[in-house]
Amino acid sequence: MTTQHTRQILQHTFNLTDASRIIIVGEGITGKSIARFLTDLGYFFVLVDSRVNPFTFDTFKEATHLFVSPGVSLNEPFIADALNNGAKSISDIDLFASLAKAPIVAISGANGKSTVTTMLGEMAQACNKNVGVGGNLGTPALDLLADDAQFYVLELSSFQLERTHVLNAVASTVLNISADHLDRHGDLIEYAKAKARVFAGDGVMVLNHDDDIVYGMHDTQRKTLTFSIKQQADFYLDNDRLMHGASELMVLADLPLEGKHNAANALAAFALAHAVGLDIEACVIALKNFKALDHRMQLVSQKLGCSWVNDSKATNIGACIAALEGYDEKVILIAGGDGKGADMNELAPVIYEKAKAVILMGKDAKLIEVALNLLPMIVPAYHAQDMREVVAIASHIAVMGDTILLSPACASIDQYKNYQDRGDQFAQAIEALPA
Ligand code: UMA
Ligand code: ADP
Repeated sequence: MTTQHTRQILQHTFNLTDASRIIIVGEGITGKSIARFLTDLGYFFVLVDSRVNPFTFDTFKEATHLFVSPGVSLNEPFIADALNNGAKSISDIDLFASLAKAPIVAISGANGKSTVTTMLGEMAQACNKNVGVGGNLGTPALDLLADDAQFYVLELSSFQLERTHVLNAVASTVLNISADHLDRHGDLIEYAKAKARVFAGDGVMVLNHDDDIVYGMHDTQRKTLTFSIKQQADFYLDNDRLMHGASELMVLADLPLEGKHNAANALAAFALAHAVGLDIEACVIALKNFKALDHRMQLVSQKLGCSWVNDSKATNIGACIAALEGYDEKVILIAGGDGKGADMNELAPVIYEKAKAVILMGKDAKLIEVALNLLPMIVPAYHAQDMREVVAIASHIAVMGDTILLSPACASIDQYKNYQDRGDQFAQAIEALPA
């Protein structure tokens, strides 16, 4: 597409012109990708970051267009004022969707987004499609735009969706809803509403039949595909087989991933693949060769005859519950961090049922302990200041054959750079244990 044509589309869709006063908020991955994109098209803009220079009234004076990075709240006072004064909020996803010529598949949900996004990307590749895969997964959407792309697979977070107005994915899904980011969205209803925006448009809706909130997003006017690991659906788990109607897709044992929730993820990926007409046999091969993503239920060591599992990406209680429910035997659970306003009382009974002991760390360790103390039964709880202490305690209380599971149910930001850093520090501390 020529620069002139692109600018025409942006003028028509967002009223973006040389006269616009454009402000990009946040100098992270998203902000920088927008800056590169606008620079290439010859627009002027201002890039601001409150962690470098705190915002003032003047920062947003006369702003007409705000590109606010997903990590920054639209309720931030100076931003909210600018929006009230008529500035338009646009996201990188809006720009991307208004310009993408190839179909977009959009994936949201509380948990499993990255896994399903990667699965579908690999399925499309196995079908020899030129596919762009990114969004919340890591590569910002605008960096994926390419004239020769045949498909885009985007992972979209509630933060990205709440500020996106132009999407119209050819197929989209909300995988599941459980409490996350309540510190930003207020309550579960608002969080679910943000997620449901992934269905904006008229594409195929792929819905989790096992999740009441997601299934409630059903729209009788729209083409819908359902998936389930508990009941019959368009794509479902029949004992140990993944099924599409009466046809077997593959046996579960051929999916090289731990946990039943990954059967749900695979079924969702199959449903999306079917919705966009990918060759299902090639998709099956892609899933048989799928490698678990790092920091998700990853067996990192067998030191001391124990299984040390890194599930650091479990940044909310839903992911931790799914991890615990995947075990028949009781595990030693490592949890805690920034709970983002979630109600730990939902987690406590599952910890009781599935953990023989829990090692707590981080800002909201106390909240988990208080929730556990409200139960009439006792789970031994230990507190640790850092990952070395966590691993030292685990190594003392574990006996041969135990599983030690880092599945924190919380964000990492209070103590670590990000969830990867937390998982890496876990693996390093295990490595440092005497053999
Ligand atoms: N900043 C401010 N003021 C603030 C907060 C942040 O100026 O009040 C600045 C920071 O100083 C920093 C920048 O904003 O310079 C960071 O922006 P950001 O937090 O929006 O992060 P990006 O680097 O743009 O990355 C974002 C997503 N991050 C978040 O949503 C928090 C990345 O998802 C995503 O991969 C990337 O865009 C590309 O699309 C990460 C994430 O944690 C993995 N997502 C959450 C999740 O999965 O739970 C939603
Ligand atoms: P997301 O991108 O939504 O954070 P990931 O695929 O990165 O999803 O997985 C994040 C966490 O959620 C990991 O701890 C993983 O084990 C867990 N998880 C993955 N899929 C599901 C699911 N369908 N339901 C519940 N938890 C899941």
